[in-house]
Amino acid sequence: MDNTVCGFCRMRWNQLSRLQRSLVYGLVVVVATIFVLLYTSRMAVSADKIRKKVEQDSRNNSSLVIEPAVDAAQVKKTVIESEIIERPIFTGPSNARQFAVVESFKHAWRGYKAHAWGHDNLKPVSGAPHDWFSLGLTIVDGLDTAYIMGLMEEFEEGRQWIKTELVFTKNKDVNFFEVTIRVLGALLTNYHFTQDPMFLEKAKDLGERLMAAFSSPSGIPYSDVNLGTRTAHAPEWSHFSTTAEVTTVQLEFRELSRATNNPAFEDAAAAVSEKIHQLPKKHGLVPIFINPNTGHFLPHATITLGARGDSYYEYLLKQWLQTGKTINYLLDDYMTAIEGVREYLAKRSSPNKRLFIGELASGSEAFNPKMDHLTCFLPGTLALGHANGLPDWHMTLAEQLLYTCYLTYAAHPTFLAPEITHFNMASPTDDMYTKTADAHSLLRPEFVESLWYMYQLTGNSTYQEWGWQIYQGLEKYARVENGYTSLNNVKSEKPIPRDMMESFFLSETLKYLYLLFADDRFIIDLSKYVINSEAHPLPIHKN
Ligand code: DMJ
Repeated sequence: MDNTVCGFCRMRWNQLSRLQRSLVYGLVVVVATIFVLLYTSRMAVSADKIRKKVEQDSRNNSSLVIEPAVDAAQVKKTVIESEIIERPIFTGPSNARQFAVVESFKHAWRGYKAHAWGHDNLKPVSGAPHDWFSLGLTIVDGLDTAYIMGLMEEFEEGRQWIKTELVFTKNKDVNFFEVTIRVLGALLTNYHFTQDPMFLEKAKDLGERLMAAFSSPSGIPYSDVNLGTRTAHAPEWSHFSTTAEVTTVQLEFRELSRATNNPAFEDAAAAVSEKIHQLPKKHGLVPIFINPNTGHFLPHATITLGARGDSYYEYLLKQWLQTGKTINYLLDDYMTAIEGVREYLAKRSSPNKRLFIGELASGSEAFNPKMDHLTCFLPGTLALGHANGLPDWHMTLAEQLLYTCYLTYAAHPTFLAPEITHFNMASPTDDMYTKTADAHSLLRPEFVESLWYMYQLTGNSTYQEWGWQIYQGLEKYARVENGYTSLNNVKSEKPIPRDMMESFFLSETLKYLYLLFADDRFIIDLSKYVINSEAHPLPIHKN
């Protein structure tokens, strides 16, 4: 049979003219060339395809219904892999704007060192110290900013103080959440950056003491912990813990477990998230108080993305990222919550239709068109989610909200934003206004934090320009002889100082400004780090 076919082909071939044979040869050459080109281009795009496939997979995992949630108990017991984690190298400022921010940090640090060294805060106008937890908050909180800025002298004096003076044995109540994000978070970041075991020893000692907070009947942490006696209790004024506080310790406790190889910290903190995952919510939105005895929300409490609600949403996404996108319920809860935000809280003002995020007060029914400055963390978080495969409308929401946040600064002669902005929904003239009681500024970081996320994730330099305008407002109105002061009224061209320099001004506001002005926008790469709620970067793990 084969012979017959071959013989037939040969006979037909011999019958072809020379021209016809040349055409066939030409055709063969063309087909072969196309084949070779196709093959090599396939090889070239394969890396790109793999990346897209990973992105697609993570999108599929984001489904609210298709993927079953990973069994939480299983996640908890996941073996802690030994991972090789890269450490960033910081080379210091690279342009005039970054040099300016470094100078601001040095000015703040100098004033603190001269007048309040070892105390929590500096009162920069009176040049006096102020204590809250008596943990040298400004040193501990600000130290990784010094490291990132390449300020090795300041870093070294802070490190020495932590090594020799920082103790957790005092018989004193501290706020569980604040100490976790500011002190534990900072110690873990400094350990990660430097590998100096002293930081990890301090973190472990602190973490063990903070564990007392989980001793409630429900496992939902109490708000106050006595580090010396290792006991915990609800605040004196209430039986309740704050929802954002109990859900904003998980990044830190997980990282402590990973660094010490002791799962107890992570288990206790993750159990809180799991418990809250099970509670009924209003389209993913949570009331701002929770009872540590019963483990239930206070039903008629306010729903907000501002004070006491904010970082619950932030840590849903960031925990999902920290654990290598392996815990699906965190993403599901985040996605549902952001839909809830769109449905119930995101509104437009009048007359210019500015997008803002309001609150549901008392019993979650009455909409209150007010937005805390704290809420301006949300654009950054939304952009981070979008960069990890979440829907495009998250990014649209981020851009529009970020612009409204910008306007809360631009509306005032100081170019600084008030603590709270109110919105009009039926005014022919003014979209927003600031009540005198809400007109103070603690020089909070949330807006510049979001600017940095947007800058890193989009490369759009407009965000740098906005940040520079705000930096100039800070320099003009908040800088005093000994540091930077919170202000009483951003509406006034001569705002009265409140005589307080918050530790987050060094930890967060100046750090985000420095990162925002960098020529290399990936100095801290968001595909490798999650940044805790106090701007302390922690490494992303595989699970
Ligand atoms: C910081 O302590 C943290 O960012 C916290 O999550 C919210 N409040 C302040 C800054 O505004």
